[in-house]
Formats: sequence, structure tokens, C-alpha cells
Amino acid sequence: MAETDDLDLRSLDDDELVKQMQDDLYDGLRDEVEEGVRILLERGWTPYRVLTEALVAGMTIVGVDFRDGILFVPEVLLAANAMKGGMAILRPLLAETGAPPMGKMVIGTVKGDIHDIGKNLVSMMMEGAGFEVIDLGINCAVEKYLAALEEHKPDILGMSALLTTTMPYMKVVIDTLKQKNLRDDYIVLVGGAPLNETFAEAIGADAYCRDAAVAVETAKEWLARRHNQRTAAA
Ligand code: B1M
Repeated sequence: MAETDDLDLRSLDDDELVKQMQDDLYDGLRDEVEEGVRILLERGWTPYRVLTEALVAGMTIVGVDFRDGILFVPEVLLAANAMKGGMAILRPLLAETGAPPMGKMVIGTVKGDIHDIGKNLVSMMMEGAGFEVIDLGINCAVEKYLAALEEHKPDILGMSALLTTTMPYMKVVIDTLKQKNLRDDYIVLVGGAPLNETFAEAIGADAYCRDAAVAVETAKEWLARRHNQRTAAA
């Protein structure tokens, strides 16, 4: 990818800068990615636009080359670190609504899976939309989800999985909720690149969320639905 030594990012127009940031993300250059994020924000870009058009799009390129054996785990870790640097700048801006909480969500990446970038994005976007989010992190066993549900009493349980080998664990969690007669107490939303709607339905989740923006919309929709059901039943 491109050399960035001595390159003044401020001299680039928006399109060039975004392309350069994607190259820098690919090369794991955290400082440069952070600077790019700051410049785009200064130029009036919304945090969401910076997130999707510069960072997420950059990570998609990394994903393709990882899949094709061009990049390996150490390089992808560096790219992930650069992505997190950019996200850390955007997080407070996305969360800056000041509105009372719309609802509460517990979210975690399932057992056996350490991918957390997508989950972190969902958490950020949900916080930005006014939800209180309890993030359990990665590699979450069913006991961890259950303890958090008991402690925080959220409206929503969110689960993330990025591996075809770990996505079936979501069913373990949902089946355990059913066994304990707790399933109907929560809206269960699932997401992650290898999932789809058919899978979500098959494991008994309420909905599959393609991306973080869809997660926010779906959460709002299901909360409204629950609210209406409860009002009708009262
Ligand atoms: Co991994 N990895 N990885 N990896 N990695 C994938 C997932 C893979 C598809 C790459 C590939 O081959 N193309 C592949 C999985 C193949 C498969 O399962 N069929 C893979 C593999 C094989 C592996 C290892 C096994 C590699 C190895 O060790 N040989 C290993 C597994 C480790 C483990 O988990 N046990 C591994 C390790 C890693 C790194 C540690 C190097 C790193 C993770 C760093 C981190 O997360 N902190 C990494 C990365 C970065 C990736 C790719 C390149 C990028 C993932 C990502 O962050 N995407 C990924 C390739 C890809 O997905 N294209 C890949 C960006 C993110 C914004 O998107 O996570 O999809 P995503 O999240 C989206 C939506 O899916 C949705 O919203 C998010 C935001 O819009 N969403 C939700 C996600 N979770 C949600 C939860 C919700 C709602 C929506 O709840 C309500």
C-alpha cells in the first residue's frame, strides 16, 4: 500500500484523504488514521460518515485480503488497532445525544470468538442513539450472559459472532434462556458477518442485524412493538 512518510494529510482533498486513510488502516498506522479522522471532522463530516466511509470501508478491504491470504493475523491485528484508534475519537461524538436512555442492551461476542470491532461499533451506535449499553466483551460463555441479564435487567440481549464455528453458540445461549423460562423477557438481536436472517430465525433470535445502523433501527422497532403489546395487554 502507499507510502505515507512526509505526506501532509491536510493537503489532500476529501476523496484523496479517505483513500489515504484506508491505505493507512490497511498498513496499521494508528496515528495517521487518527489524524485523518480529526481532519474529516474538522471539515464538517459527521462522525457516522467518517465511521462508515473511511473506517468501515477500509476494514472491508483488509477483510478481503485476509480472506485471500494476502494479509495475515499480525497485520490484521495492526489494522484493527488503527481502526480502534479512529473509533475511540468517534465514540464520544456518536454518544453525544444527551437524551434519556431509550432502553438498555447487554451485548457480547460469543464464546470462542475474539472479534470485537463490529460489536464495538454496534455498542457505539446504540449509545449514540440513546441506549444504555453494557458491553461484556469477547469470548462470552452462556453463564456470563445470564449473570449480566440478571444483574442489569436489559430490554435487549445482543450477540455477535464472526466465525462460522462460533455462530452456533448463539443457539446455546437462546436455548438456555428457554430452559430457564427467560427467553420472552428479552429481545434477542444477533449480528456478525457470517449470519443471515434465516440463521437468526432458525436459532430463535428475534432479529438479525446486518450492520450497526440496522441494529439501532431494529432495537427501536422491537422496543416499540414490546411497548405496544404490553399496553394492549394492560
Ligand atoms: Co478474523 N476472521 N480470525 N480476525 N477477521 C474473519 C471473520 C474472516 C471472515 C476472515 C476471512 O477469512 N476472510 C475469517 C472467518 C472465516 C469463517 O468463519 N468462515 C476469520 C478467521 C478465520 C480468523 C481466525 C480463525 C484466523 C486464524 O487465527 N487463523 C482468528 C479467530 C480468532 C477467534 O476469534 N478465536 C481470527 C482472528 C482475527 C484477528 C484477531 C486478527 C482480528 C480481530 C481483531 C478484533 O476484532 N479486535 C480479525 C479480523 C479483524 C477479521 C476481519 C478481517 C475483519 C472483522 C471486522 O472487524 N470487520 C474478518 C473479515 C471480514 O469480516 N470481512 C475476519 C469490520 C466490522 C465493522 O464488521 O464485524 O461484520 P463486522 O460487524 C458489523 C456487522 O456484522 C454487524 O454490525 C457491525 C458493524 O456494522 N454486527 C452486529 C456485528 N456484530 C453484531 C452484533 C449485533 C448486531 C450487529 O448485535 C445486536
